[in-house]
Amino acid sequence: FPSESGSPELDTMMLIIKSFLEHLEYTLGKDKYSATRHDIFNALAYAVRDRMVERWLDTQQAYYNEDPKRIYYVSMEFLMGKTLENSLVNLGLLAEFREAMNSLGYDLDEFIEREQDAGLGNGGLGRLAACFLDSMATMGVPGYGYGIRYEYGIFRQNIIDGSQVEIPDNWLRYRNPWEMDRQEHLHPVKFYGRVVERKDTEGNTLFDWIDTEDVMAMAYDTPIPGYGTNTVNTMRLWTAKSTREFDLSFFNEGNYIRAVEKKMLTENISKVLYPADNVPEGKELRFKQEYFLACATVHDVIYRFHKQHEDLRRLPEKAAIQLNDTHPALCIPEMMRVLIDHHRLDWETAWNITTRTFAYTNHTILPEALEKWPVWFFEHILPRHIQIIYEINDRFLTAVRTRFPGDTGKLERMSLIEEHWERKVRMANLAVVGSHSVNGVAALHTEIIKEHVFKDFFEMYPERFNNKTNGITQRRWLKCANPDQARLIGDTIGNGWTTDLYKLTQLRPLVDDPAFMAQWQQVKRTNKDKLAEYILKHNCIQVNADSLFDCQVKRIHEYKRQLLNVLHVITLYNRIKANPDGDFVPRTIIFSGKAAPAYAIAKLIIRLINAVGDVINNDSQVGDRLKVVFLANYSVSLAEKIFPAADLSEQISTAGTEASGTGNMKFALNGALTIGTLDGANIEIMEEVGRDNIFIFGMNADEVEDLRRRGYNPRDYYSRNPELKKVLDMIAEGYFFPANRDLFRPIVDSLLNQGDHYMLLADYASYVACQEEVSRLYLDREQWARKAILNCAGMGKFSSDRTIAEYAREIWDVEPFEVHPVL
Ligand code: DL6
Repeated sequence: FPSESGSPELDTMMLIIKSFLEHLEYTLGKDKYSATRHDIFNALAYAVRDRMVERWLDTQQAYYNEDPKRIYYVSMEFLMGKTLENSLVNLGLLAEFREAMNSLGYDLDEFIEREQDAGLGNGGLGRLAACFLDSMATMGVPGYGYGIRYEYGIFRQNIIDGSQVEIPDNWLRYRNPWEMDRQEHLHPVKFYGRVVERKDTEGNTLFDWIDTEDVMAMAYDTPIPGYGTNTVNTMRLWTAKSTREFDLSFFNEGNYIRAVEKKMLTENISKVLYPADNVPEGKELRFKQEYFLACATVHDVIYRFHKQHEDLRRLPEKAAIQLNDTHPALCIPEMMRVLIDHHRLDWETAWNITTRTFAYTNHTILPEALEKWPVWFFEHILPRHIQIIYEINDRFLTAVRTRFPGDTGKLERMSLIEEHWERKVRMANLAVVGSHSVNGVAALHTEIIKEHVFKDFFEMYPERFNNKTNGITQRRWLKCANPDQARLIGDTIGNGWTTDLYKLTQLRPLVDDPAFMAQWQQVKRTNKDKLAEYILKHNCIQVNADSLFDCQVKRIHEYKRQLLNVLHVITLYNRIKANPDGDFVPRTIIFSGKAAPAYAIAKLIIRLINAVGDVINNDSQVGDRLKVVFLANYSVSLAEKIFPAADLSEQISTAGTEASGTGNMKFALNGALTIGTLDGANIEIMEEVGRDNIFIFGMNADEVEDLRRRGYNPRDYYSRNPELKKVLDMIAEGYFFPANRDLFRPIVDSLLNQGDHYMLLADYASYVACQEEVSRLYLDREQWARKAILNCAGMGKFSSDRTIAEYAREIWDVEPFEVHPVL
């Protein structure tokens, strides 16, 4: 817009103010007397969205005109967190909006904080999808995120009397100003019914899926702005609506209330995110959600393709569909169904198109986490898809037989159908067979899937397998989350790191610069003070900001071994109690994370952490040398407060169980040192920061496997190590919960009597010894800061920009696309 005041800054500010006031008045119907804080937030968000919309339309127009290959990232989860600040940073308008709001008497930070998190995900997998969207937009990859617009995201966690209590996350209550509903983008999704065969005039068999119950998928679009570019991509989330026919037929029956109930039931599909992480929920509703996403997305992809192309054989040139784990793998039979039943392509052609379009990312090695759906679900709910899956399987097993004659074991293992007492479709096998690329998310993980989980498939299709080590977006996880550290880095080496994280290597020589070092330490201290204030406010625990902030924040899961951390905490406690006047390096041990509501032992671990905290925090002999804090309701926003304040990052999963981890990257980027096992991406972090700058302990993945093979007896460790024995006895005997001494017995049982599946006891001694090294180093604050800086400096590889560049080059075959502003 032409300058009116002669000062472009002033013009921008005036425009922002005008836009904000107009939204307050005309969009929300409020004035300064009637506006609530939510209204102010919404008016502000609309004003920000306005600044994105022009670029959004330009981007979509440019995609249409130039017709680059589109990338579809299909995921049941997008853990976006808050949007306001990130959008302002990406648009380069943070200072302008701050000033504009200031001039109206508002503090922008209040509204940044007030925004509700969009918590449409459980953990790593969903947050990775969100980081990828940011990177695709920033790097000019013509990308779309496709998911479900859950009305309720991940539950809010309250801690009441030490226990997790789940509260529904009604995140849309005050509206979501970032999304736009697209009433015109409606796709029917069929369920149930039956398949009838008939012949066409040429004698070909056709399949009609009839007598179905249909639900409409309606699109909501959210703009995804790139950082410092004109590209604004789209995240399209589907919501379930009942069909008009449905409404008519049911309402005509005359039973109004019954009709309304039925309508609500069909719309339940997009109601709630399933809150289990790394374990599938075998529920019919979840199955329907997965198909709902798959069906709506495949139709949309084809619809967009058909706007510019006729011949579906060109689809793989114009579209790549990345499956975020197997949750959207029903896209594969759905694509086959559409190509064959709707577009009348022959099987071979349809299969060729499908396999060249799809790629699959595996995110877990835990065998119990691999999805399998009962065949009867398919027969009942998706009868046409099970026919297609059988046909895929028949052809595939024929190929296996030809390649490995006589190997019946292979046939059994590779079949898409598990033939036990309840027949099931193995979704991972379907995803591997139906894709041209299968990737793991860290080097070790990829090796494990090649050698174990998908060994037979790797032998058959070695060229399909590849690794894409995860990454995180530095815009959110450093620039927004830790503005002081970001500024210090920017003032010292410039701001190139925001789009090229390898630039952080320039920090390495600064470890010898006392002035930089002092500033670095000051930044960390300020961040720790802020977190200490948060802890005081929310947990009523006064922590010493000078103590070592030792953090383990992630989902609560046995394989992640929060319990091992607790064993160490109790060990420290016992040492202090045994030597009350001794010198101890003060520690504040911070836990945060949600447990799946049905995961009893994980919930009991939360209970134990809080019980141990109660005893230790109230023991005057301990004082502020040891505090244990459980921060409730771990979320993207809370993570943004914890990472910048951390000294030590706990990444202590049993080697060979954590596919990658991404919290490990966020901590190191924010200048925390890692204590970890040789698991997931920890190994690559060690390679990047140097073995001297990370604390590694415990068995590696081969040793874990070897010990399992030889026979692991946790009791050997228990009886040989008196400190460990004492800790376990205290838990078992109710030391931390005298009111119910048996409360925590199941935890000790899981270790001593049920095999200690994740081998905590085997790694205990090495962990405790390693923690002693940590404490020793912490005494030398300069050495500690040196290593912290070197950690940050080594994080270049872990930008999701690098990860996306690799997907783009090696899987999607897509070039960056520059969007020019339309004048
Ligand atoms: O790849 C993202 C993230 C990894 O960093 C974690 O290591 C892994 O546990 C997580 N996997 C899941 C699996 N859920 N399912 N299925 O969340 O993915």
